[in-house]
Amino acid sequence: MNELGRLEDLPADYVAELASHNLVPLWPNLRGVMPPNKPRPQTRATHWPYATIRPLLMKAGDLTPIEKAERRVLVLANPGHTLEKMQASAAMYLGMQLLLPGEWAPSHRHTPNAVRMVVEGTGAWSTVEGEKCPMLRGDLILTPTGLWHEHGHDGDEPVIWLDVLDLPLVYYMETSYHVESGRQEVTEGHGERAYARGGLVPTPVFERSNKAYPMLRYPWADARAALESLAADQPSLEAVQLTYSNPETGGHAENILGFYALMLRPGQALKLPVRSPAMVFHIIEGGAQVQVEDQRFTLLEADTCCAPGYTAVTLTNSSDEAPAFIFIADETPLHQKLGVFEKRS
Ligand code: GTQ
Repeated sequence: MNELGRLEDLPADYVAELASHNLVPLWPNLRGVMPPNKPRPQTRATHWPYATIRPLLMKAGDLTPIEKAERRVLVLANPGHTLEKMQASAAMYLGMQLLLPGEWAPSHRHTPNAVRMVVEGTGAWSTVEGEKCPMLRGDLILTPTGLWHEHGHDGDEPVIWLDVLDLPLVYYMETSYHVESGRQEVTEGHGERAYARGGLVPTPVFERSNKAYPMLRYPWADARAALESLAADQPSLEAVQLTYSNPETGGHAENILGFYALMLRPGQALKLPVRSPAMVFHIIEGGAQVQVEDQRFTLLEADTCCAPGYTAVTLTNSSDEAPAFIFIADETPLHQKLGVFEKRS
């Protein structure tokens, strides 16, 4: 490959004159924006132990009333992107949110898509476009782009959940904004009941609902039972994994990020294929070692970590006796839609 000319090789007054006309020479920057063979991700493999986050989040509960926070969230920021950017990867944002008993996080809607993975506590709920979704540990609740959502809490213990948004991407595109409103009116109907059986979908004879997001809550009890049943049915299946999907289209539950539930059998080590999207791992139950190339993290229950795209990742169940259950978020739908999705091994 040719060595390309550097900026220092050019006369300074020429470079200055270019800049004064809003012009930049490409060749000194070409390898930076298109490195050979493989991107150079800014995303660094990073581990956020829950034991570190929890006390700091509870302290935020003491320091900042909900009225002053609107959303009381500590952002899991990837140091490779600089912390101010508040991103876990190029397209993924992660936040750990605390709601205390009696608190209310007011209704709003925004352009970024979000999901919540409930980490601890009972009694909280999210009302999404009129559908009141109870928040139980391990539940996945969607708040897709443009849908009204508010969070409330009728229980008596703190509730904490993990927010996953495509905010960095939507912000980068200069399309990120939010709109406020008063309390929503709760309507009838629960997607997780209407779509309670795989392969069987409600078939309106008279009218189609035509909802872009027919199912908003994916109860953990159902996802866990489906994983157990899949593992029992197919003892030689290597990756016991489910995709959170739209039950009407069979496609991903949301447009930009993909969400999955993975079960590691007792003692199992699972080598994932090297693919272009970055990934986030969050332990719902059990524990696992996450090896990202030469870095190794030991994840306990409720811990979260991320891995950049184009890297080799191996997940190993820490227990020889019990399965481990992992929630995964990645950038697959985005890469597929853009035509940049790659699998290298
Ligand atoms: O709960 O609506 O972590 O709007 C960031 C932005 C959570 C939310 C976040 C949000 C929310």
